[in-house]
Amino acid sequence: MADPQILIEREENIAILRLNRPQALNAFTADMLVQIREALDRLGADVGVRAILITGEGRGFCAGQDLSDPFVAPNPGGKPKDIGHLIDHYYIPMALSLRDCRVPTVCAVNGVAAGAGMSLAMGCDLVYASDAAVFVLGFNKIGLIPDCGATWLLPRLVGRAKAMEMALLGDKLSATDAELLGLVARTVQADQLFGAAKAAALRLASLPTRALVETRRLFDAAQRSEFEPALRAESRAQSQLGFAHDYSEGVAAFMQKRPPQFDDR
Ligand code: T3D
Repeated sequence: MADPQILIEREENIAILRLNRPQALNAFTADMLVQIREALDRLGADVGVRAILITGEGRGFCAGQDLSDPFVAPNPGGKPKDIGHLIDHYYIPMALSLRDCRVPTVCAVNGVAAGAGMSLAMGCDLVYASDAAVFVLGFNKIGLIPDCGATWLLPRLVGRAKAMEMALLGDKLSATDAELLGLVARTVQADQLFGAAKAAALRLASLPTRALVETRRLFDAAQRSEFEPALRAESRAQSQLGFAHDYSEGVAAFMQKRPPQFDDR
């Protein structure tokens, strides 16, 4: 039987999702995109899971679309395929499941993140990179535009000038430069990456999940909003969260000088 294209483990109250095609630097197949989306939806709905950590097996994180996948490889005779179908039915659902995930997500970028693999990393809430990681869009080299959310995410993270340089010239960015530019939150020595990312996921898992997920949603919504609508959106979210148990628990724990036990999902 073929190796599973993703691996899922549970540790305490976090789930670890590993991209598992190391022979192709974990390049995405259509099947794999479905498996990732289904895993994000299933784990996000599981009340026992309070954070998801995504990483890659082997020396790469993810080389983007597998260019030999029958979904994209030209038909015999060179007749091209409609890759818009792949984007609409596989990439967009996966990108939305990630961005709307009901728990915080952490990405441990253990090696090269290319094409849509870079988009996957950028779509996570916390991105930690190994000092051996490199980031490259690479779409320009195959005549495509950055996708899977990269046109939205990258300029917001690093600014238009650097995003344009990365997209048009397609040069590789080191993890150190990625941290300086704000593409990743932290660069960690390769042998300490998984431990650091897991510790971050466990910390997130101990915090009030709904408030964290609302924070992500409001940060994203505020990008498209004027100042006053952003203030009003904050007020509506705060009002909802104020009715939740995690708020009473957080305040009670503060007053009683004890650690809080958050359990809303
Ligand atoms: O149709 C569509 O494409 C629509 C979808 C768009 C979404 C996208 O993500 S498009 C972007 C697709 N990705 C790329 O263009 C990246 C292609 N890969 C590379 O440029 C390089 O492999 C890397 C910069 C990522 C890493 O370089 P390096 O030197 O560290 O490794 P390598 O030797 O090139 O690759 C190692 C193996 O992985 C190699 O296989 P082999 O020779 O050992 O059997 C290579 O063929 C394989 N591999 C790497 N990337 C892909 C791949 N196989 C299939 N698809 C890949 N994307």
